[in-house]
Amino acid sequence: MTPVTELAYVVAGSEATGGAGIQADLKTFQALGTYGVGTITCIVSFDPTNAWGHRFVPVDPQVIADQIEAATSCHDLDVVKIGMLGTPATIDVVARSLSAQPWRHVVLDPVLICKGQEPGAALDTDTALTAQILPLATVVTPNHFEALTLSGMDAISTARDLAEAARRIHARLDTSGGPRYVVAKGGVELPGPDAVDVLFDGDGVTEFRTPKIGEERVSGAGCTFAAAITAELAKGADVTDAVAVAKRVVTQGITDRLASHAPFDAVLLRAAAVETV
Ligand code: PXL
Repeated sequence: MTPVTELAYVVAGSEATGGAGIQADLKTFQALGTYGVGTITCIVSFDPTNAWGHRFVPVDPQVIADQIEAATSCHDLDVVKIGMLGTPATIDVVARSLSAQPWRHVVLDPVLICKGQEPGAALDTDTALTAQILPLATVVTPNHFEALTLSGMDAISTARDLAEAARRIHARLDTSGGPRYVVAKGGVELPGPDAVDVLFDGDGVTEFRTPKIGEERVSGAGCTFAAAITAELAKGADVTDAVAVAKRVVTQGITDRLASHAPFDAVLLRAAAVETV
């Protein structure tokens, strides 16, 4: 067995059912053979007595700063995934803490809202994320809703629209430190038979396409996708290869999904299946 030497770091929220958030991130890191390190920004506990609505508790900003200090002092981390942050105060402390050292890659899953939350809640987070976190990101992975919000487009109905959204979001990134990448994900929201993702690297567009597996959203797909990109980057892959692996891993995880008492199935990564993707 190859010893694990690559470390993958995630700053994200806990999602108590285990399907999404930092639980999904750390499982993905493990499945892809990296050593996972995690910092918790908030705690989401869906409410089974209220239609699985969204209960959200932010972690105290000082406690977030302490966790980042512990993780980055203990390990030489150079690749980080940022997942759900949730409040402007959290965004502020994460931006300040991460700016204390250089990063080879910062993979931003720009989580604006999650299932059960009102779209209105996205506005504050969008503004703070755009101002403070987007400039740190080397790879951004918006879903359909986030691509609409961050690009300012009225509709995204085709793969061509998705590519246009990726271009517009790319224009908002700080490219002074090297190439930056946007992976816009169509998911089940993009009409058509395929699950389409597009990667824009500032120059050209690469399209990733697989047949959709059903028309229902699966919990943890976005988290797993960005975490898999992060793990592959930690292992030294380039961004295009990392996205290709992540697409295969998440497609397998959606196929193998876990049913539960909640309305959404969750991505399930089986070690044996991931090894062969
Ligand atoms: O899937 C987005 C997401 C990310 N992070 C946390 C979540 C969710 C959605 O439920 O709860 C913590």
